[in-house]
Amino acid sequence: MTALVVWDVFCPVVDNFGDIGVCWRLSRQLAVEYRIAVRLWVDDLKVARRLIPGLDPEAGCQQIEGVEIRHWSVPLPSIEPGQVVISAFAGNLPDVFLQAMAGRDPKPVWINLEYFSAEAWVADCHGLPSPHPRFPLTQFFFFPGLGVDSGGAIREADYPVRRAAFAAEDFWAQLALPERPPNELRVSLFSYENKGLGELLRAWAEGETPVTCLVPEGRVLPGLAAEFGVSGLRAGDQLLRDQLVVRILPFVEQRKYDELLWACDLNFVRGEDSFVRAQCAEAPFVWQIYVQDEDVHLEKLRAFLGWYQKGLDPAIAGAVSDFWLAWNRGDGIAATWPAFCAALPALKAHAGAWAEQLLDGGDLVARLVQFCKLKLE
Ligand code: TRH
Repeated sequence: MTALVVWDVFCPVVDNFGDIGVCWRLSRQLAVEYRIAVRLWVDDLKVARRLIPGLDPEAGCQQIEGVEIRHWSVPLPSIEPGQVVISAFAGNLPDVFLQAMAGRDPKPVWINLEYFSAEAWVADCHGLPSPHPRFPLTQFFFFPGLGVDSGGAIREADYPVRRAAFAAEDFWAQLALPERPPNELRVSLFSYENKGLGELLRAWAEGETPVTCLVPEGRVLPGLAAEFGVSGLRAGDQLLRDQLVVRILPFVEQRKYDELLWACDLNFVRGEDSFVRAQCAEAPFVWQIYVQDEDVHLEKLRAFLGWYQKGLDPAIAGAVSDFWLAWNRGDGIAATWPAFCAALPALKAHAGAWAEQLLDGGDLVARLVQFCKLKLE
C-alpha cells in the first residue's frame, strides 16, 4: 500500500460518543493494520478523551497509537490535504480545506462516511459519487451496513486474538460481585434515558431468574437513581432489589468496553458503535436505536431485524422483535421480557453465525482501503 500515504479523517462530535467512537476505531485500524499515516481531526477533544486512552484535551496535535490526533479548530490551520479525505457523518469541511483539496494534483479521494444502516437502499447508494456544488471535487458515499454491496462493519484484525485471550473469571473477580446464584443472568446496560427503565427493573427484580446488571456511567444513571429512590449514582455503587443486583461501572476506554460485552450473557447497547461491538461479541443483545425525526429510526431497526432474524425459529424471532420494540418504545417491557429471556439460549446459539455474516465480504476498513485504492489508481 505504498500509494496511500496520508489520510485526513474529519470527525465532528455531534452528540454522545458514537461519532468519535467510529472515527477513532477507523483511524487506529488504518494506522495499525495498513500503516497509513492518519490525521484524525476532532472538534471536541473533551468527549474524545473519554474513550481514547491518554488523550490530552488541551493538545492541538498529539500522536496516540500511531494516529495523529489534531484539534479541528476554527479556523483550521493551513495544511496540504492527504491523498484520502474522510468527512464522517456528513460533517462540513471548511472552505479553506476544500480549496486546498481542489488545488491538489491529483485531487484527494473524498469519502463521506455515513451511519450504519441495514436498509435495502444502502446497496444502491453505497459508493455513489456526489459532485460538490462550488468546488471541482467529487465526494463518494460510503455506507456501513450489511451484505457485500455495503461498506460493511468495523472489526479489527486482532479482535479474535484479544477475545480468545480474555478470561471472564478474572474480569468478574475484579468486580467482587456477590456470590453468583445458579442460573443467574449477567447483563450489561448501555442505554439512553428510557421511560421503560422502571418496568424493566421490576421485571428483573420480580422474575424467576436472578439478574446482575452492570451499568456503565452515563445518561441512564439519573433514571436509575430515581427508580431506586437515591439522590445520585456513581461508579462502584451497588443497588439491590429482590432478584436484581445493579452495579455501576466506570466508563472505560474503548477496548476495555469489549471485555464487558464478552463477559455478559446479554448486552443492552445503543446508537451505532456499541451495537456493532455487541454483534461481534457473539452474545445476545438488545439494540436501543438513536431516535430520529418522524420515527425513521424504527424503519432502520426493522430493517436490521429482517437480516438478523433470518434462520431463527419464528417464535424466537417474534420474541426478539417484541422485546426490542418494547424497549425502544419504553412500553410493554414486562409483558415481552419472559419470552425474550426464554429465547436467550437460542439467540446465543445464533450469535456466532450472525457475527460471521456481519463481516461477510470483509470488514469496513478493508473495504474502504480497497475502494480508495481503486479510485487512486
Ligand atoms: O454514544 P452513542 O449513543 O452514539 C450515538 C450513535 O452513534 C448515533 O448513531 C449517532 O447518531 C449519535 O451518537 C450522534 O452510542 P455508540 O454509537 O454505541 O457509541 C458509544 C461509544 O462509546 C462506542 O465507541 C463504545 C464506547 N464506549 C467506551 O469506550 N467505553 C464505555 O465504557 C462505553 C459504555 C462505551
